[in-house]
Amino acid sequence: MTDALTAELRALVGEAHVLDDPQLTAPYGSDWTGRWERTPRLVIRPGTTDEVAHAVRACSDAGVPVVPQGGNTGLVGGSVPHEHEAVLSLRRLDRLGTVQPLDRTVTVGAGATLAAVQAHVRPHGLAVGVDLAARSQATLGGMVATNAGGVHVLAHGMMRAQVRGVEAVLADGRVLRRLGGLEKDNVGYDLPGLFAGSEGTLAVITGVTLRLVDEPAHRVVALCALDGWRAAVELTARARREVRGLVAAEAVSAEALELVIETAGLPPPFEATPGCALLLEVAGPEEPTDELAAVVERAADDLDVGEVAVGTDARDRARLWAYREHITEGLEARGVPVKLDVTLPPRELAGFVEGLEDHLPESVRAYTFGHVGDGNVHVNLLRDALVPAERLEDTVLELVVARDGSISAEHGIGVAKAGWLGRVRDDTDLATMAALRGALDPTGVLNPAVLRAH
Ligand code: FAD
Ligand code: 2HG
Ligand code: ZN
Repeated sequence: MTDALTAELRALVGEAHVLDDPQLTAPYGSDWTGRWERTPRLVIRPGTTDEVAHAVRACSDAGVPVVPQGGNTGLVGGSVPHEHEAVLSLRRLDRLGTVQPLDRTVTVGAGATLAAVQAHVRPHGLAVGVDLAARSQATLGGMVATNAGGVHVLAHGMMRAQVRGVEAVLADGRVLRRLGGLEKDNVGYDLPGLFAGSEGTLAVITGVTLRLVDEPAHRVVALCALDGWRAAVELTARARREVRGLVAAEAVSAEALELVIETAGLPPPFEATPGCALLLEVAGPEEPTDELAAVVERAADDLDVGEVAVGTDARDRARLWAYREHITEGLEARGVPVKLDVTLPPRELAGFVEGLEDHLPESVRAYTFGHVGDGNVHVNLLRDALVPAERLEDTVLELVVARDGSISAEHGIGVAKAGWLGRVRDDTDLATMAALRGALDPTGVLNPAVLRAH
């Protein structure tokens, strides 16, 4: 990385926002999982779209690739450098535009955190359709770039479904502006939709227009003790059919429940640890507790529903959500897990989860939990050093593919799953993706290590 480039960038975005001191750049080089660590040679922190555009052009001219970075909460190694890339941090682009209550939209900077946007739109009775536990750090740009899912997908869809427009800097420094915000807009290719899930490889997102959803007046959460995942899948299917405002269905296996109780210091929610805890959340304009209670009661006998903890006020709901939301942190406290994020057709989900341990070495501890409502299960494996991570990944992903599942549900490919790309997408598919990438970034400036089949 040349001194001339550093000097040029400092002139463009200000001395204080181009970092090359390893003590300052190190935090931008290790990701949330602790699996990837490389001190970046340079971190660029532009404060406006124009500064992003100038910085990308300068890096491109100097032949220095960039890794776009938001809140750095990604879980597949996509937000940190892997060779000599500079980090382009978008966090300073955190402006919050005026909420448009009639249009039900808001335009925000890519660096705004989800929590900040949630707080910004709440006074208008509105909410962001995607919610996730990393809300205080994850940025809207990063969430679009990963097509994040989270806990409300069964009600509102993934991040792509929330995107009504984007502003983005292309690899050559030009700015593409499509922030219109209309619900219907069929003028040409859906470029905002294309950037959703592109993991920083097609453009640097600088702004997003979001569609907003109603913030419901009432919410109720039930945490149900069940024998296992078969009952969780079945109860979720019944709740989807019979309860109007089901917004979340999240399952936690016994091992993950015990882990979160220990690591987060929570009191056990049930007298005995069940095979699976199912969290259901229902929301709407009317008080939904009776409706939820009725579906759980009807299932009590044939699905063997055990204890049920219910939360109606905000404090009790948060208390129940804690058993689900703090698992990722609990796992990190125990080591660097082999982290897999897979979807299965609901008919295959229970068989996959409950049969998993038969395929793993005895020394490996498996923690399964996730968004049972949309078939997405998170498999985290803690192992001793003698068991190679790749072997475990291959074992789990082969089982997933054999059951018609996907190797990445919501976290993306990053570098973590790149080795599997060529096994689940055929040559024509890979060539089409490569053609798009080549057209938008012919010299490989944007996140070159990411989404590359090998
Ligand atoms: P980063 O981690 O900074 O970047 C992620 C990817 O996006 C990288 O490839 C990066 O290059 C690219 N990128 C970032 N910003 C931009 C930009 N402005 N323009 C172009 N590319 C960009 N994910 C889920 O889907 N569902 C969950 O429920 C969920 N829960 C989580 C809970 C915890 C506790 C943690 C730590 C993570 C969780 N995640 C979840 C993963 C993560 O929060 C999401 O992937 C999130 O969308 C990443 O946002 P970020 O701003 O941190 O992006
Ligand atoms: C969640 O749903 C996240 O909590 C993180 O997607 C999952 O840690 C994980 O594997
Ligand atoms: Zn998740």
